[in-house]
Amino acid sequence: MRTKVAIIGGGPSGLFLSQLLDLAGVESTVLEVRSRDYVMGRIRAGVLEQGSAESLRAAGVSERIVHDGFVHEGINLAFSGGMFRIDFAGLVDRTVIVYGQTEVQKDLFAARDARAGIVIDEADDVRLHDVESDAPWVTFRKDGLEHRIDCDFIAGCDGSHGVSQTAIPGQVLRTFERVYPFGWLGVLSETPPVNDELIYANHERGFALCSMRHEALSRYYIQCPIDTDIGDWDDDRFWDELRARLPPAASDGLVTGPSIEKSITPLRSYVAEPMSFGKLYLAGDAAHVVPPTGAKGLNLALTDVVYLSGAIAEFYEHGSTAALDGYSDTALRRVWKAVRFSWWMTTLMHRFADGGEFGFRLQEAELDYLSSSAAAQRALAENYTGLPL
Ligand code: RFL
Ligand code: PHB
Repeated sequence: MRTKVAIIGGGPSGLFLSQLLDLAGVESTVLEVRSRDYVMGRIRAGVLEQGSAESLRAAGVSERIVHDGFVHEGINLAFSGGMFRIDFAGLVDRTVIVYGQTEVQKDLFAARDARAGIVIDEADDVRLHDVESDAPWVTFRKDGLEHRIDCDFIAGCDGSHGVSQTAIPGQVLRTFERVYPFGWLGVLSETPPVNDELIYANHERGFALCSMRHEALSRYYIQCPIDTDIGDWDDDRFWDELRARLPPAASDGLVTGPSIEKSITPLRSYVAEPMSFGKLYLAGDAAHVVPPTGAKGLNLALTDVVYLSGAIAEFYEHGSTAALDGYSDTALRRVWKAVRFSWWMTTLMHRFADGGEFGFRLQEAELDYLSSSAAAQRALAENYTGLPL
């Protein structure tokens, strides 16, 4: 087999890259280790920056975002028993769209199918070869048979547990990591959301987040110790703990019901530099991971892909490698700003065991300042709704 771009990973970054390349007349093949049903069933992000939604629409990926996505003009921050609102529309004239990653993933598969895109699922033992040469190649096993794909470029879009990053030699790769001493216990339930906008709550018992997918589907998270056994958390315990962490204005209206999904996500910040090596280019979680507090992971993955597809298209149209050569630096400048913002919001909103009362008072003071300073609110709004490309 031969293709121009071999894309490892069929998550949002891999499929969006194949769509954008296709629109630019560049053929690609996507190799995904999991089955399509598995990939489509994953429950992850819920918030798209306005720019991400616009990029997906412009690429013909989804008209559904327009009909089924919910435009949110602000978020709410709760602390000390009260709550205040950050008015994105009023402060920075931007909004975000609540539209589940599960739906984005479905839309991407539909868009690739509509253009007869090649997405090979259940591709085992994917290996990258000769990435430093002008003739890189990839091997994989499917249904017990070995396959080889020769290509011009390899895009590593295989998430935080992928293989692509391991093709960058240790003496070249630099990694930066912060592991937070807690995780998020998340619940999806077929109940009406407690509020029409998201609520991020700082509480002495720990952080809580009230999110949603639509009018009848809620997504809630609570901060939990890293070694939490999910079996210890039946639905009643989850709802009681969530209620205890919300201000009365929110908890009074909380409608509870059976959970339809429950999972624990550890929180960490991670960046791999450079994001390219030879003919290999990393995008999305394969290169960086952020804690979900700032809702940045999916959005960063999509913007990496906008940069990368443009750079590859420029190479085939004009023979220029300038944008490809600059890809890592360009992407990393935006990545680090999102890493900073996600770290800041995580630090502000979570309870740190080693922070003590001093740390908690500092958080309260910063939240108090934020509640009354338009300048501070504007900085949050600007980052949350997405920095320019
Ligand atoms: P993905 O989605 O992990 O996709 C990578 C794909 O590669 C496949 N793969 C391989 N394929 C072939 N060979 C191999 N050896 C392979 N190894 C792996 C995997 O099966 C998979 O299909 O990475 P991608 O495409 O870069 O997308 C990144 C996003 O998924 C991620 O950043 C977000 O989900 C993060 N995130 C959020 N992001 C937001 O922008 N807004 C949010 O509100 C938000 N909330 C969240 C989140 C992530 C969460 N979890 C579970 C980590 C909330 C949570 C709880
Ligand atoms: C979600 O709805 O899953 C969600 C929303 C906002 C975040 C993280 C996750 O910051």
